[in-house]
Amino acid sequence: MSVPSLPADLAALRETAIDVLRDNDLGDITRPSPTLYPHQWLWDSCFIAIGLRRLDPGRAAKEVLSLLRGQWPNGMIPHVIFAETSDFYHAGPQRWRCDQVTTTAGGVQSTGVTQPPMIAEAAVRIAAMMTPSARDAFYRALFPGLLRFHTWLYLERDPDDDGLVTLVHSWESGMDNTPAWMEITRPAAPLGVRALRRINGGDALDALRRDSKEVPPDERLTSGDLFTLYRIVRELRRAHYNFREIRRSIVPLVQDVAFNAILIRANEHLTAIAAEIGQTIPAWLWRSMHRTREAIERLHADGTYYSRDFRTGTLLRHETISGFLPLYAGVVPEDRVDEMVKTLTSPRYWSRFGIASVPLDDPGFLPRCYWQGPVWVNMNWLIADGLERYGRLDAAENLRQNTIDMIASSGAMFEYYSPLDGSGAGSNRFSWTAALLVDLLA
Ligand code: 9WN
Repeated sequence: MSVPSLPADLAALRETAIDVLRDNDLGDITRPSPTLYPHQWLWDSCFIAIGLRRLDPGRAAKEVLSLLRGQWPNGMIPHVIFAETSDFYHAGPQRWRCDQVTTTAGGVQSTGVTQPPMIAEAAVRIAAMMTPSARDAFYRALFPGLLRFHTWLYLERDPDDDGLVTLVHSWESGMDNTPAWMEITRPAAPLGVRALRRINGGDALDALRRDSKEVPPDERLTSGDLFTLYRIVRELRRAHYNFREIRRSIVPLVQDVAFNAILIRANEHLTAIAAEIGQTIPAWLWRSMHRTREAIERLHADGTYYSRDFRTGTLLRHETISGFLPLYAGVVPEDRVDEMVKTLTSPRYWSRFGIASVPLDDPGFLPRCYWQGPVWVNMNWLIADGLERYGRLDAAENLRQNTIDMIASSGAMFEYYSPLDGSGAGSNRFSWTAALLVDLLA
């Protein structure tokens, strides 16, 4: 499907995006990038499907349905489903060894943690492009697994009926080195003592990492932080990926604000899907889902929202882009919205490229370092949606246009961009950038 009204330069950019998606297509899944991420990631596939629906709704539906192949018997949908094609990814199956604790619906290998529950959002967006009968079939194929996933999130990750779902690794948040997470992770699980004894200094540690062969190391996590994240995977493995056991370990536990905001929106969509195909949501789950809407209020302080340490109940008062996701969830009281939008559109966060993942005046801000400052296209997309939801139509439109312009001036589908000059970093053939561009241009 082409977009006839596009000027020639944007039509060419759209073709570049489609080419990236085609190149990263592995059948009914799409890898995030050919060089860095050769497998299927949960939230990547959802953002990818949101773009693919503009090209081929049937293929987009397959992208989402294929996530169910990784579903665990307990309902979890893992953050990575490993494709068999490659083993160069730095946190591959041998790090997780999940086949020792469980099976998956499709007999595929997976990680033992999840990622932001964007599936329901992708599903309703795809369904909007389908004929009534295709839509009905798609919803019926997806709903049972999706319901089991949301059920797992509450049963396993909100065991105290607190209303907020708890994460066990920063990879579950999708924002690996976002400062709030790293601050709680470093002291709780410092790099393994044995490893420190064995390795003499940072250079040796750098030499051991496999994630930064394709990108400059200073645009990624420090080696110390990366090995600390591996250490947590080891702890999770030892706890059999079971929250009751994880709770007794040293693993930091976080009620992540962005994840819970995305869950609130996903719950709404799940409820709408159920109603459309005449299915019901169990009453206890419906109550839990409703409780999340109220509980997120406990994450509010000083005009923004923070993640919270599950073990101590204290807010992790480090401002990041995650604090704006409650706009996307639609849970911000109207009398607070102006102040939040003012902060969002101030130069601390906002530039003609979009929204910085960490405010520019943060001492830890690094413009090209992963989730520690760069602009991410998926965040721009989510927050533009939130602004629109609150009727801030000019800001939403500006954000979308800035995103398109940023990608256009870089000339490639970069993984993330500097908020200072719009230069691209990470992979330059990154699928969700390509897919969301296609969506924004539609
Ligand atoms: C770990 C795939 C994923 C994204 C995450 C991004 C990065 C992985 C990594 O890549 O994380 O899951 O190896 O660093 O942070 O958001 O889903 O694109």
